[in-house]
Amino acid sequence: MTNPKGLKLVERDSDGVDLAFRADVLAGLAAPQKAIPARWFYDDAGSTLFEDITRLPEYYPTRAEREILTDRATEIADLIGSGRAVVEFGSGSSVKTPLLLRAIWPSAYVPLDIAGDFLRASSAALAEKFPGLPVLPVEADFMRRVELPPEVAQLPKLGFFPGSTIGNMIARTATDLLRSMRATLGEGAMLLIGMDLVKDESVLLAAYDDAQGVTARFNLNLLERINRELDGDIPLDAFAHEARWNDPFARIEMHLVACRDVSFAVSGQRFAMTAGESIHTENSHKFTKRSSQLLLAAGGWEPVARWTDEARQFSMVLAESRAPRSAP
Ligand code: AVI
Repeated sequence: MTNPKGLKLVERDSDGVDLAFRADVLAGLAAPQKAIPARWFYDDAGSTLFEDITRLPEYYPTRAEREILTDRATEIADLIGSGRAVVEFGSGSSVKTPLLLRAIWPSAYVPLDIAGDFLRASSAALAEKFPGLPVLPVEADFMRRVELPPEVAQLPKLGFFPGSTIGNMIARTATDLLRSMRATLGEGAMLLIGMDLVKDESVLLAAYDDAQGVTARFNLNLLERINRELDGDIPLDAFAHEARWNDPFARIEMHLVACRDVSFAVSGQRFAMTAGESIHTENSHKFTKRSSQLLLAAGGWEPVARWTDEARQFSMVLAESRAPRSAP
């Protein structure tokens, strides 16, 4: 396990409280539109619930992306070529990464993740599945430029960012990330990225508000986490999960809506909400061919190929790092 800069990735106070979590929650609850960044969903319970979401009948993205990686493996491999090091932004899920690695047989695999324990476990499992493939995990915050292991310094890179996680970022953050990826991957890099597509609103709403209530539990788990880790007393029964389609921004939003007037404390600070007021917990942007191209271009990437699943619900884009050009 490398942490090249010796960074302390999670800073805690003497009681073990994650300081960044506390700062985000307190600032977010004090804002006029209450909002908490979606990255705080993923404690152990949240990560397990997300895995459950990926298997729901209504949640098409995981299946659609897997279909693309399976059915288009040869085309994808031909365009990527051989000998690259695959750098995955976020630890590989048990299913998608092997599909890519089997298709292109890279020279090395470098998973990047901020969650060290998860990274170690998933890297070990992958190394067992691919004997002979150098697996070189790096514990790092990939939102910034990451120093890659020296073993891959001379190899051309393929960045892999599946799942449409890019859609969970507003345009400005997504652009910053795409630029950092270019800096991390270097000259001649390619990027294979999953981008979910705009589609019928009813399909989208069902995917984010499923009949079994798993997504609702995933959303409400954030309040449980706040109560547990930040000494909160938020009454969970005062909140309901809601998925909304925001058309101007082409995104699904998840909110926790107060069903009645409610007040509560978190880390010693008091907050009050009136019935109908919400805490905004996630954005999940959906793309068209044009909007995906525009976002990638803003981040310095030029699409070279694009695939969708048979039902045209989800896309994967292969892009090349583009040297900055002067306008026009
Ligand atoms: C991780 N991310 C791409 C998921 C999405 O679809 O935006 C998170 C998610 N939230 C609710 N369901 C799934």
